[in-house]
Amino acid sequence: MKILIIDDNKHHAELAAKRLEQEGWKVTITDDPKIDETLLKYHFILLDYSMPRQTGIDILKQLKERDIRIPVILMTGHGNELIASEAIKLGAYDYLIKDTKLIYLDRLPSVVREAKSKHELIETNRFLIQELRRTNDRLQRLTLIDEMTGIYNYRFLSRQLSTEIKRATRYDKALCVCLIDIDFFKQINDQFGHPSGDLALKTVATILNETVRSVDFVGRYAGDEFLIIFPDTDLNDAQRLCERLVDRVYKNPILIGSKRVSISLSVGCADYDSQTRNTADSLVEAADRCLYAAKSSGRNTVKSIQDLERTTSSSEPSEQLQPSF
Ligand code: GH3
Ligand code: MG
Repeated sequence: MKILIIDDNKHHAELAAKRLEQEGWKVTITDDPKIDETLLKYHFILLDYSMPRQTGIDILKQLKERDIRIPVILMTGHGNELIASEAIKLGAYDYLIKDTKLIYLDRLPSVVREAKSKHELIETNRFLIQELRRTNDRLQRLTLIDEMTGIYNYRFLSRQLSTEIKRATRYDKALCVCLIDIDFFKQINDQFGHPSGDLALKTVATILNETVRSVDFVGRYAGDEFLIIFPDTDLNDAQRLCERLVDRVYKNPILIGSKRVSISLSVGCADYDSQTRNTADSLVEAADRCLYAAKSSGRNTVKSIQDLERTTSSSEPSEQLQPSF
């Protein structure tokens, strides 16, 4: 173990060093240390309080400020018990009162040993707490993220949508929700196998995630269905963005073996309305109706609640698009 003694009284420091070296420890003496990371090469510091340039308390403060965590024992003279308690508050592990008969030197090795054990326990605890935090973060992430695609999951989307609806109601803000479904997805699975279907899902998730603004929320709602929450966005803007998404996904075919397979999407968009679409369920249900209309009108397209309201009278489905792969 390497110990640093910081003391301007050379005689006292050498006596203490001698006692510690009897235990097999390596001791360095200084009266003016540089308070920086280089101190970390020592396992322990024995610090005198009363020194001409700076007191032991000043040094403890600097160690604390710079987060240099080495166990320190402060040595003070008689009558300085208040200083000793201040030192403990500043992170010193223990203190020794120097007596003229030098009895404290006999106690020195055991005090150092105890402080070292205490330090090891504290450091182990610190490490365990950090690990626990990291694990909690990971778990928290896992409960909100869809494992396969890496985007938000249904649980997150439901929670976030309720929050956004409250915000829209309270501050009279616009809010849109868009449901996206891959066209003829079952056929990708059937024709090329489940892993290719997974690749299609991951590709779509990535493109959606990269295309929306950072304030929007993209998640996997169910099997091949995705949901985007667009806070503070009106229906026309959400619809335009979804048209861009449909276009971008279609223009980025996935590669299955040597075959390029284009993926088309159908999208339904609905906006918050304080009278009729003012809950998560009613808003998603409206988006779902629009999605159904997009599928019925031939797929590879976006339909909004406005489109639906315009065409309620003429509800003949148009010709169906057939899968191109
Ligand atoms: P439509 O155009 O009407 O949407 O037809 P579709 O073939 O896409 O039909 P649908 O949306 O009902 O298909 C969903 C399919 O998604 C059914 C299910 O087998 C598949 N699926 C669900 N989850 C996964 C998954 O994690 N990986 C893969 N590969 N397939 C999945
Ligand atoms: Mg589908």
